Amino acid sequence: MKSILETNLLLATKIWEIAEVAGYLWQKGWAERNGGNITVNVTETIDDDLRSRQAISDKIAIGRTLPYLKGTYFFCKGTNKRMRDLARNPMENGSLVRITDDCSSYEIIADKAVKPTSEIASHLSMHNYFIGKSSDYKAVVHTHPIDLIAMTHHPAFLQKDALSRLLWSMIPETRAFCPRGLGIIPYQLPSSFDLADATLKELDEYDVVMWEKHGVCSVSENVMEAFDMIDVLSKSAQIYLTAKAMGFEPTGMSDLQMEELKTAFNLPK
Ligand code: 2HA
Ligand code: ZN
Repeated sequence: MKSILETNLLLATKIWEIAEVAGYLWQKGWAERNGGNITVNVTETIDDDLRSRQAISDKIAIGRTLPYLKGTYFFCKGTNKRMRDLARNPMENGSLVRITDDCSSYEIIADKAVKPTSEIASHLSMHNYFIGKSSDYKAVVHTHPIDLIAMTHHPAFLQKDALSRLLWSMIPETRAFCPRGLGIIPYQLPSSFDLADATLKELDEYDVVMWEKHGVCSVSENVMEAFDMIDVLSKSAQIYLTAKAMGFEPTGMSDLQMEELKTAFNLPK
């Protein structure tokens, strides 16, 4: 059978965009071994051929029922697969899944039976939340940026919005392009529903959240925007750490400069 990369060009464009971002995550040094995961809601690209396809896996239980996911399809990075491999060969390292009609499990439909990411329950819970509130968000990116994770090892940075304000004040772009700031989620077991639920709660207020001592989770309309928000936050963290390495505390933009930026760019916070 032909790859879906050959049979559905709209879907192929989305998958190659995911592959491009997977390559960036590896190049940034944020994706050691199988670290990180990406899921994208690709339902709008699904054609009659894909809709009528037989599953190539058993039904796999999500562990909870997600009613808004009825009739939806996702491209998911495979569990234990490497971002650097996904970048070159997305359909060997990820797969297309369909949510079953009872909304409590999924099945793989193409290209190969590559089992999705260990964080699928938290990712699907987020997608369910987006559809439930009629949001256009379709992409969830989780990765392990060294600088941002290091900062979560200091209790002062775990206070609500302490890290947001610090990172915003390092360079104007970060506030402009990550305008809802950075939420903080106290440490939870990776892949757990506790982590999923804590993340959902923070998404009311933030598009990017830190999982303490683990990584970052970013959500957006598409995978490139989700990546860009992590990239600007990491840039700010680098500026902060570079100043500290030179032996001084960076002054940061003043409150007045921050307010001026907020007004000029019509920012939400
Ligand atoms: O997929 O990063 O959090 C590997 C991970 C789990
Ligand atoms: Zn992780």
